[in-house]
Amino acid sequence: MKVEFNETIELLKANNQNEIINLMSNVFSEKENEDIIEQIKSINLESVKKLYENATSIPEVQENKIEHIPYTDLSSLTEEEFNSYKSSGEEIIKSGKYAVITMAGGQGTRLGHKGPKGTFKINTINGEKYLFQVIVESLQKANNKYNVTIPWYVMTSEDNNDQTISFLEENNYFGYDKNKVKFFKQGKVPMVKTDGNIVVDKNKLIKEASDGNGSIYKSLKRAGLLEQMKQDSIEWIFVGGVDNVLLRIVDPILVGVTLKEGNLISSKSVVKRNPKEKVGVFCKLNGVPKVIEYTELPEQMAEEVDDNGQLKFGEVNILSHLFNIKALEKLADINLPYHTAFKKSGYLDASGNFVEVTEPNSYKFESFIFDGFSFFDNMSVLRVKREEEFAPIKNAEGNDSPETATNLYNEFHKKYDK
Ligand code: UD2
Repeated sequence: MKVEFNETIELLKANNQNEIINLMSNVFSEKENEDIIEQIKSINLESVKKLYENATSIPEVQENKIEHIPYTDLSSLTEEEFNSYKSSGEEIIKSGKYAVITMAGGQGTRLGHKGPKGTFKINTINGEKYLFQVIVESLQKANNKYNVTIPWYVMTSEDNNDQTISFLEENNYFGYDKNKVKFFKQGKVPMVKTDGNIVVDKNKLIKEASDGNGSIYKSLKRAGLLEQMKQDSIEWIFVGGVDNVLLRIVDPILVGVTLKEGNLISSKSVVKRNPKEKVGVFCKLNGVPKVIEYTELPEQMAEEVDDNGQLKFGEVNILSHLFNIKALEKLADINLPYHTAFKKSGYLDASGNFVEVTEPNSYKFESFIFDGFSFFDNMSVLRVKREEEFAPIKNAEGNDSPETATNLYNEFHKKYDK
């Protein structure tokens, strides 16, 4: 133990972690030191130091390198185009080459819901529905239509994995074949205070937060699920969020458009509501596909309009992505950039007392799934109608709230569930 202790102290010194050194040397018991030493073995302190050093660097988004991204507008397809995309897409689904991944590792802080967001319930015209239940019902509808059982993969986080699995177990997967449901955990990254010290939580361990939905590629591979998909001859994988109650997770048109355009990745867009809408927007940066997140789109660019008075950066990413298995394999070996969020995090002070904070004081590092798009020369973008496919639940009230999402859900199902 003494050797391991000294080695860990040396490692911490080399990475300017004096607060942890102090706690381990003057506050923690032997057992507590054993636990944090064990945890530090799984953390790359060097890369955390680099993340901290870049934490405050503003991502380079210079307007002159940005161009419009071509998209297909679903509502402008001819009947012939629509039918041809539909049949080629249905061919993939019917032949069991299609799978669905739900990214469900987010915390849903803005919603204020305790527990995994998929366990949040809305009250619809078709009765009470958990968000996971809405997803399963879409899958079941497709299974019945195409006479398949679409494999469903759910990405969870360290924090919500057990609760997610037990929730679906308790609800008997809402009738889904549990053998066709696989869970996999995303990665995590330590949080770092503005002074560069890694946050030590009240449990006397380093505080590690989810590393963003961009973690999906490496996490899929690490869980052995890419291999399994290949063995199961899966070729196209839809990836969506957990919080959009109108998400069309089995859409042959999206598959058909992607096949026709010869791309390995595609995604859906809707028209941006207003310059301040908190969504990512599609464009081309240095000639490759790019989504600029709302947290990084300069205000003046968000306000820009084109000659027709439309928002120049108004093609909204609605978290409805499609990947060929080759694209997922390629991205699993790529280190995506990290984005920094400035968050509140309590921490242990020098004497080992837990300090609550009321203002943001720490950096959280996340990679974004759509940063993977920039590793392809092209992608297909299919513009769809907001009222038909985009009803996110992000906030407890106001825009993108349970109320707005439920109304959109009800309007849609009243109109189409004949
Ligand atoms: C997401 C998109 C944004 C826009 C908006 C539309 C990203 C990075 N941003 O912003 O461009 O399309 O949605 O609704 O996709 N998640 C994980 N693990 C994590 C973090 C998130 O699985 O570590 C999941 C989360 O459960 C959700 C999805 O990713 O299903 C989006 O996460 P979010 O709600 O935090 O992203 P948001 O709304 O800031």
